[in-house]
Amino acid sequence: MDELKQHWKGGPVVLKRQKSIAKDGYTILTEGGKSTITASTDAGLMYGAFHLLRLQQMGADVDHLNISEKPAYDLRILNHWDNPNGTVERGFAGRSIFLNPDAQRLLIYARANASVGINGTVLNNVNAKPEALSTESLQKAKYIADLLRPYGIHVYLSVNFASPIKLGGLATADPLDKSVVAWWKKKVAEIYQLIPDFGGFLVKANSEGEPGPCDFGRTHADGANMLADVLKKHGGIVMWRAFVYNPQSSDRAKQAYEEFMPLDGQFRSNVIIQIKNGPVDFQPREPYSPLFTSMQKTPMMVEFQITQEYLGAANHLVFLAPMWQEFFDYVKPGQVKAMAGVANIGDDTNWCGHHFAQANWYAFGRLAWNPTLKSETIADEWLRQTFTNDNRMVKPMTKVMTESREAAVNYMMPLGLHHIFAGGHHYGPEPWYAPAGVRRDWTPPYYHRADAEGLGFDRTSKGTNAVEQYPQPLSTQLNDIATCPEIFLTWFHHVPWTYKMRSGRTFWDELCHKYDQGVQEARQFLATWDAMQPYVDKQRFDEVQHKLRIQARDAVWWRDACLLYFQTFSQLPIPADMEHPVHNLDEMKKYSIRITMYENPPYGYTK
Ligand code: GCV
Repeated sequence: MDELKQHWKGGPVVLKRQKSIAKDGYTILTEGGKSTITASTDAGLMYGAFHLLRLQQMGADVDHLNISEKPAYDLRILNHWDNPNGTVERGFAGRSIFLNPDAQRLLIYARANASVGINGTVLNNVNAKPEALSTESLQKAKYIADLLRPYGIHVYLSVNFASPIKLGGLATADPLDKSVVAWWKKKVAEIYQLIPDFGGFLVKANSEGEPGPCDFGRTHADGANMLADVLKKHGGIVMWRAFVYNPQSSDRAKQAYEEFMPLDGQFRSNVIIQIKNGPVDFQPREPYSPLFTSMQKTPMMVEFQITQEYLGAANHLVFLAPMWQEFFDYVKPGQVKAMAGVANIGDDTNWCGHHFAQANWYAFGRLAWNPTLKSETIADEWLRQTFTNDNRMVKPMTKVMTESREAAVNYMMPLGLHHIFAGGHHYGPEPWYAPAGVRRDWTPPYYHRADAEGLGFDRTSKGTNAVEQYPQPLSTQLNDIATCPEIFLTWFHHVPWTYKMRSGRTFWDELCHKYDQGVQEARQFLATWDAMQPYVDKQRFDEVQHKLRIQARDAVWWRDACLLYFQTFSQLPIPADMEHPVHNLDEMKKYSIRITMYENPPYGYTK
């Protein structure tokens, strides 16, 4: 009612309850100037109200509505990677909004989330400190939960599996140890005392140095089930991440599957396995994680990354809806039970560091509600509500947004390339980075495998056989270089430099053209934006222009670094019909931007 009273400019609106309507769903019927929103819950009525407001803001016809909506997933949740000291891992929009929670700002946060249907939030980093469960932290979580509750948002916490040792002073965190279970029971009771509608735990265990049940000779199922049993009577859930890999394995892309498939069917009903969309790590393009089509007896949720860890941080305009849609081209929406998104939110005035990065927060919420929505539709909605209803801006910028992800893939890692990022950060390229002593699976050559013959990771039956983890006929299709989609070529094959592509070009020439195409696209985005000046306020125009200039320059850096480096293996000329690199490889190798994982380089690769 508050939202409508303050923002609705149309005729009267009646809010009505009706038990038969699905949880969070609603209908809107407008007749004779009067709209009726019907839902079974408060949240449903609120989502209906936000729907009306969205249509109003988009200048849509609101006089003849006959709408019936319900979300695809019950759980539509953000994962904040916020640390207790206020830093945000892979966050590029300032510091944590939860450090010194500000009621006004959290109200806006709650409304923004609710307006796109997000109904859960994990307040802290999956690399969780044991202190996340200290009484002081829980008091803070309660304060935040109280602020978010009116907007239908439940609070969750990431937990450190060794908390009973580090926080509780026990000798072990073995999930089968009685004193450990008793510790968790007490802690969970304390949480529910403070936050009666607490959602549950998110756990990163035995991954990248985090503790877990395997440290005590137990399985992921033992660990997850213990926590699930403790949470069950309070109605809580466990989101247990499948992001695991170790340096001993022959192929990082196979490991989550190898570790979790044998456990299929062993998890309690209030455990959901949270799986990143791809088998490696939020790359600009990955095939889907094969767990999604193989686990049959375990509820799964997909984890997308809204923050642009691998996509130009808060400098590049990359609209992610097309990437998430691509996932759903392979994995039917019904195969997953929920959607999580790693938030790109910080205390920057514009929330996400780049004005257009807000569109990714928006798109995540809309797709978690309805994964079949088209990217164009989401971009169009967002532009109209954020800037203007003037088609002279909406149309060209919808085009920019929907093309932006493919452009980023082109100038960063086309044709299946992945993880060729710099050593110290994930902003730019360093395909040559491989210092002695660094884990091989943390260096680009592990992934690109460039040599005199070609480029790419052989994951076919003659290589690591990762293709086998995919169902037929996809597995066979991926295994054969002639039928493997070219967008995944070097992901699955070591491709000879002179291999004939469908375009008729050699693989080397195609690679060069793809990189250059990305550069030209990034420049075109800037040119399109330059023409938007009449439709945008000066501040936002200038700020976006500044970022698009960085993006266009960074794209050149990516192209030049990658092509000049790969050329040292291919020994082939850059094709005559494209723009040639402007940088010098030796100089590029000497230069690096010094940033941590909590920062956005303010000028990109500009020296
Ligand atoms: C939170 C990648 C990121 C890490 C992140 C990890 C994860 O490795 O680089 O910053 O840690 O994924 O998802 O757990």
